[in-house]
Amino acid sequence: MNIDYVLGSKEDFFRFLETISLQDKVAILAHNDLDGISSTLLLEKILGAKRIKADYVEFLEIKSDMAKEVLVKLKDNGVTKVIIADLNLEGIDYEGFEEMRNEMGVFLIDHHPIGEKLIDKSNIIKAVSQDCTCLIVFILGEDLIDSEEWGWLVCAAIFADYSFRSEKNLKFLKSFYPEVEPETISSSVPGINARKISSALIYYKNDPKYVFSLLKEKNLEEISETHEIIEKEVYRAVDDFPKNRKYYPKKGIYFYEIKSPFDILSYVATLIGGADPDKTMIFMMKMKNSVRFSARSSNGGMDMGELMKKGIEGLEDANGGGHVPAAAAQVKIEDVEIFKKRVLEDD
Ligand SMILES: [Mn+2]
Repeated sequence: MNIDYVLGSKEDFFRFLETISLQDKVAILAHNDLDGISSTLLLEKILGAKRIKADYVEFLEIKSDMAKEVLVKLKDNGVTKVIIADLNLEGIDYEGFEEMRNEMGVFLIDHHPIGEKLIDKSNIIKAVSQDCTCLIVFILGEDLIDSEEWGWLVCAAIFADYSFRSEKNLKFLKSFYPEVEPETISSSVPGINARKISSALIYYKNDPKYVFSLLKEKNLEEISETHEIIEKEVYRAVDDFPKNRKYYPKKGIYFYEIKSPFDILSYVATLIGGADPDKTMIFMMKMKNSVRFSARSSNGGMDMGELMKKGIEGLEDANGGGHVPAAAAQVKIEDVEIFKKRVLEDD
């Protein structure tokens, strides 16, 4: 099994770990989704094998000034070394990222496209989009992580991030679950595990660390309980989708607004999008102070990351981007119509 590195190498990572001394305070920052959280769990295993303790762990929501914001906390906690997982921090908050690099030792592991402003490419591993971060970390630590114990989690992350669409990653997944085929993957064991964990992350939206602790204990029972509650909400949206979606023929995009007390946006997008990979779909959900969008187009021939970027261009307090088959965006309530018009109608 190999990772398709775009930037950096396994050697770079272990060289960085060698610079960590007993005096250092180590932090892991990761995306607050399944890929980010499972990457953190496996990073802790690698660090543990090297007798390094992660003193500070934080799961972050994508926000335009996220690096600057978390840097304050890192400094308050005396952190001197940071490993960042599954966040293209250099793309989202370039200035904050560089400030962080000036203040402390930083190593970034990610599979989102490289930030356009990035100049100093040291201490960064970037893989192709299809190699999810958890898989990168698992392969980095293949001699240090117990694959019998944690293979299930990597496979769940592979499902959640669509990484099984690459032939080599599907083969990797099949080495744990020989019966899995792409057509039936969402009802396979790794598919169901991923959906359960994603449900728990929705249910405990403000406490991803709690879900992290459940995963560490492999407490899938409690995770399953939250899944039932979230699943009900999700299927309500799935049933309603064919009735209330709107079709935009110019670009061939289906648009649908999700209404729920839980933040099921990306869950519903992944489920409906995954069931119909030839269609391009954009889902919207109103939050407290903003509106979020989730876009899916596996075989639709449109780049969702670029489309989301186009939609938010020049809008205040907006952010957006992602991968070709799956991307997301967030705008202020007053900018919704501008965003929708750009994404759904404009050339
Ligand atoms: Mn990811």
